[in-house]
Amino acid sequence: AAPTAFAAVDLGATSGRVIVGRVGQGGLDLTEVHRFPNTPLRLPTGLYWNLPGLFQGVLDGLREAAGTGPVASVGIDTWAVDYGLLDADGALLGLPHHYRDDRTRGLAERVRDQVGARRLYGITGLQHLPFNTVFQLAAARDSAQLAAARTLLLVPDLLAYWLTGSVGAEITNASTTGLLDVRTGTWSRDIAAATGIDPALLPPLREPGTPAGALLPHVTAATGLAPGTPVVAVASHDTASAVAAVPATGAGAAYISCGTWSLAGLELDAPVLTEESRAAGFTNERGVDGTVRYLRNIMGMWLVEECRRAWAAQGRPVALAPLLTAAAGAEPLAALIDPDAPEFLAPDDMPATIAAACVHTGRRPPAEPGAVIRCVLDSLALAHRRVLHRAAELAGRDITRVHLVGGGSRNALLCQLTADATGLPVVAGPAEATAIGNVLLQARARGLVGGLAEMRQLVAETKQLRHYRPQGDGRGWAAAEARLAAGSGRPLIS
Ligand code: LFR
Repeated sequence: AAPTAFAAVDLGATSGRVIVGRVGQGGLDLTEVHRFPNTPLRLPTGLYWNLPGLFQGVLDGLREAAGTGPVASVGIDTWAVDYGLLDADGALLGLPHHYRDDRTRGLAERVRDQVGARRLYGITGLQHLPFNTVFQLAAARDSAQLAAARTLLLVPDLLAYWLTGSVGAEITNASTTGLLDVRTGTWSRDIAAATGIDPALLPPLREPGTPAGALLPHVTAATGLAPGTPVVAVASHDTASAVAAVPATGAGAAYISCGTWSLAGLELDAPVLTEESRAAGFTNERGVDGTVRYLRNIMGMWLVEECRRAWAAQGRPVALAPLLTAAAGAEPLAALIDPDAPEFLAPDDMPATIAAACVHTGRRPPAEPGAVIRCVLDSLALAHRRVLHRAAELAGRDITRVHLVGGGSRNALLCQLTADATGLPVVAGPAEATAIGNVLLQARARGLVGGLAEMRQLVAETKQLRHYRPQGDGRGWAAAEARLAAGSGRPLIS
């Protein structure tokens, strides 16, 4: 039989894409048919996603997909935690807030302390991030919008609802809200009650690979897709899709899904809910087939992208390739930052914020753009090192290699530095892991591929991977880590 085509909608923090993936005869082919910018909107009441604009991009992309031939189904993944609210008529109540909006700052800590950090962690298993859905809802507590709300839909579920009219909450993404009981895989009434959130807002959960409705007639008319085309609930959290496509075979693998964020960790069968794990800031998000994504958020390529944005505004050259060449030639481990310090979440001026952080830890701030990028990449590699080593300890696992997937896997310098810092071989690629995971979940729903192991085998067999061997004995990295911790005046990971 000819390969079957699937449309993967993959929205990231800076752009959205529609990809046609063809699966069959042992092959796995991806073609990007549409890409559109995702530009957040700053309004008087905060920072928002332009969701109607993104939906239009989705429709345009689906029309391109239909132009390539028959499409068996559609799947949607996006970043996590953000949501829209529907009123009793099913209409969207305002735009979804952007997770970098600062209205939860301070409040998130208050809610955590009121409910109890251990209790929250013991049930939800989530790393404390100020933007977790539960804290965003706490910030909206007395709003007219929340009073009128009847249904909460996470961003991919909201787009699926606009395509199909059907509501649900896909579980990998639901697990990032702070409202899901990670042990039972059901909404936690306990946490909802403790935080004053009406549990009736939370729609029925869906497992990845199950149906999420069929395209509405006006959608098929607008896109040219066949009437009744199904939407499949894929692993709608982009990180869950990426992890499903990590080409790891056998034990000993850790992963880093590296894009706007670097998500570094392990796939486990059961959550780690210990006090040590909570204190070290590890999250237990749900993966495909009930697996646990045991990882920590690291600030990621956001630091690089925000430097480039600031330099572009100053009229300086910002092409990535020459910046990386300059970074490769810059002095190693000269300046370091803790990428996870809160000031890097949404600064106005990233290069200035990095410089200030270096001064604070007693280092000379990097002057030239190449040195700034080197500081960021060294710092990310060092963060990869401490997070993966700690993950292995806390989960009682041995790590023998690191799979680095996502856009960051194209960055050879980052891959090599990560190998050097962790002392582990790095297998880089595929860069498009998220879209592949999305496509493969749809293919699986059609019976074209088997379980996770078979999906990963197919990725390993069909995608070009690059291998980086660790260089040096790691002593320079250990010393740099100690220096950074001493300069910060607090442990970088506990
Ligand atoms: C990556 C990601 C992370 C999540 C962050 C915010 O794109 O989905 O997993 O913590 O974005 O939603």
